[in-house]
Amino acid sequence: MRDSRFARFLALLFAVVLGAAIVTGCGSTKDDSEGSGSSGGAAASDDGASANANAQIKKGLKVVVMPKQLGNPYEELEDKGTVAAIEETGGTAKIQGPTDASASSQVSLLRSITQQKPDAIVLAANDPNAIAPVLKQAMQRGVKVVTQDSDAAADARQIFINQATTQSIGEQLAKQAKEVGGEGEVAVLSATANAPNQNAWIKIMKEELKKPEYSGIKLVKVAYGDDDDQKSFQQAQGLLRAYPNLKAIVSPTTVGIAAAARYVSANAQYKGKVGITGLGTPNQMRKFVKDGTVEQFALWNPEDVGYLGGYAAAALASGQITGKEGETFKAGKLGDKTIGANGEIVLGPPTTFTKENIDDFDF
Ligand code: RAM
Repeated sequence: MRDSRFARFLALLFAVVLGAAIVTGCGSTKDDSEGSGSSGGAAASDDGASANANAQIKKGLKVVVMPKQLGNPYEELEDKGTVAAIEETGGTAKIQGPTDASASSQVSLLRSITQQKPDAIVLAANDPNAIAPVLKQAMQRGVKVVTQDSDAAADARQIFINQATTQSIGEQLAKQAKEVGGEGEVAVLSATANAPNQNAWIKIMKEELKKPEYSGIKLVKVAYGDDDDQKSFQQAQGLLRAYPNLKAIVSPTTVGIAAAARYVSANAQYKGKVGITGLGTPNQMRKFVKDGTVEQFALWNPEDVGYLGGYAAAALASGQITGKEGETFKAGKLGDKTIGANGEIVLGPPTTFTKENIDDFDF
């Protein structure tokens, strides 16, 4: 009798705990169909704490910098910028990242980093939701969290450094599709299926393509190369085989566009006939612009994105700012910066690269 009441009590307790876990959305890795992840509510500014704009930047800050994955030339440039900014402020920065662009690898790394309790973590997120619980834990322990390049859920970080507005990047991708491919079928070659930044841009691009000026364009497929060079190369090949009338591949990832350009450049049946465009680094794309495979692509300066992220982390960890809209801080050579809505700071518009200007850039 006693035992059965105890068993019922245990069953009830189990149900309550399970229910709470479901409500808090434990381990959700669903696609970020809502956009950059910054749309889901206010940024996690330090409620209660007030910013002291006159506070000095603390010396000796310890900051962990986490890319989407190690070995991606774009992410390396970005992290170089973050390390430079932290060192300028008299702190030390350590780069720690996964070897693949998956959220689960970031989560396990973030767990152990949180135990070490650095002053701040500056990261590019591989999934807006899956890494949110561990980032919230870090913030509860007093670690400041800045996302850059690719955002986490807005309540799981204090500040997001966005390279350009999500809207402007999405619009640019649609425009590129038309300028490079003309009328007809286009495909997107993206990074991972959960990548917060690419998903947000593609969402805007799809909305743009509904406009009358794009009525001649049909988006036939969004493929994912996982920001892995070989997989992206194979996906480009697969797209061209599956859609023989394809006019353009738009790749909003530096890994994808370089792999697609390499494939097309080596195949006479496609070279000069299928346009390759999107977001790339000038140094990786130069040879494909010169050999006529690529007419135009775009990007911002990745090092500046990272540099701004580093200064934002130092200002947060020093109490100069808390992440609230309207707060300002000094970002070294980039000058004064103001935090916008949802804790977002936008760096500036992207540059379009063509054969006319590509040699003016070296990154
Ligand atoms: C890849 C990454 C990065 C993105 C660039 C454009 O390097 O996916 O997050 O911003 O492309």
